Amino acid sequence: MTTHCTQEGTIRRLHHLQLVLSPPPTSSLPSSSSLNLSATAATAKKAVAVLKGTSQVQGVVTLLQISDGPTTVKVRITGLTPGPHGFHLHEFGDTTNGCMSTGPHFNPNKMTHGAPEDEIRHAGDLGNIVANSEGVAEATIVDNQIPLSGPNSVIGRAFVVHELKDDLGKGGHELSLTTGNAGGRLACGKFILFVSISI
Ligand SMILES: [Cu+2]
Ligand SMILES: [Zn+2]
Repeated sequence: MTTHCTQEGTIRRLHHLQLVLSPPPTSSLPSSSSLNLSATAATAKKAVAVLKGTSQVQGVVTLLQISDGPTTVKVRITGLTPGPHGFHLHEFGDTTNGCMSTGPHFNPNKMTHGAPEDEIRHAGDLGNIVANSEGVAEATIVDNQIPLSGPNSVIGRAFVVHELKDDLGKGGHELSLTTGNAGGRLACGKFILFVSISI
């Protein structure tokens, strides 16, 4: 929104300048817009997972990646207890035995568990999402380790939201370096590639 308004403001200022400083360079606007078009040619990939479990916890996770850039994760989960809940990409998009069959955290680089900003972390470690007093957690996360294509693609894997706070590997518990001691798996869902288009 802010960017959009700023751009509009810039364009308005440009128009104003051209009106004042006549004669206007008539060819300058069309040529700069065609340059912009070719510079933005890219592939946009979008994936969605619907999270469900055995309790009332449910939600939707949407991923968007432009070309080989970072992935933007948008989360909305309801039915949680207020406070932080561990939130990870797990290895398998298999929910035949509930969220247990999604396996461990996605870990293609054979690291130990950590925080999203740590160098040593599972690719699937996205830290915590925080539910408000109504039990709703909403977040937008930008991450570099969960692409929508290639060998480490998230497609066919699953997101899991946990009962407890992820200690980000620093809790000193025997599970800290594998799961962040985040407790039970409340809800999970497999990622499906929703759309992949060239823009
Ligand atoms: Cu997990
Ligand atoms: Zn982990």
